[in-house]
Amino acid sequence: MRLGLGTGRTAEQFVRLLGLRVREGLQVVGVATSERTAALAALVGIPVATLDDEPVLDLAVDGADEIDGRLRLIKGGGGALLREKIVANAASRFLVIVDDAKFVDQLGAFPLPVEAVPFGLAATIRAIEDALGALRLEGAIIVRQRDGQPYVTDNGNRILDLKLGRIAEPERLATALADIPGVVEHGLFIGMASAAIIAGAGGVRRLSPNPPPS
Ligand code: A5P
Repeated sequence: MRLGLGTGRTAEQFVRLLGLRVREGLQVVGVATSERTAALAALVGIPVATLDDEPVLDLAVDGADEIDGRLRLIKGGGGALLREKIVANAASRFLVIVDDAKFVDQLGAFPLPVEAVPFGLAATIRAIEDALGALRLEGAIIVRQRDGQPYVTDNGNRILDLKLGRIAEPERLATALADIPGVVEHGLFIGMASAAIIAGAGGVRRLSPNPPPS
């Protein structure tokens, strides 16, 4: 299989376990969603290709920061949302693996990451504020920092974290953010996940778009 490999603590567990299977003889090629994951995949013995080498993937597996009952996600807590969305979009199936603390009734308690180009960042922030106002959403927009400096993504961009608290209409917000020049991508993944595996103290359950009648 041609596999998209996610980013974050949960996805790293998947990559390590996949590495075990590869060392037992499983044949896969992995396309990583971050430099961090590419390094880990190579370390555990998974053959790594670029998305240019393998532009069509069979399956992408990744974590999420929040997920609701309609398989809508917030991603990007690890700063890799742009490559994660490109890779998930290139895959025939996109499987999300989370613990049940990530499962929410309404998205938005986790700050929504937005990747923006550094040029004109203040103007982009103002445009996002205007878009939020039009949707009657309120909240701070924080330029993500690391070690006292603006965080820089693998693509040389910045991350803005939108602390909204609740997002009543994720589809409308996704469209509004995507329309803003300077916004490269946002962390709302809507209509992308094929299924989710949700693990909790009570066991593991699978969430599908159309669960079979019980
Ligand atoms: C990386 O940019 C994110 O989208 C991660 O997939 C997400 O933050 C989940 O990460 P954890 O598994 O570390 O919570």
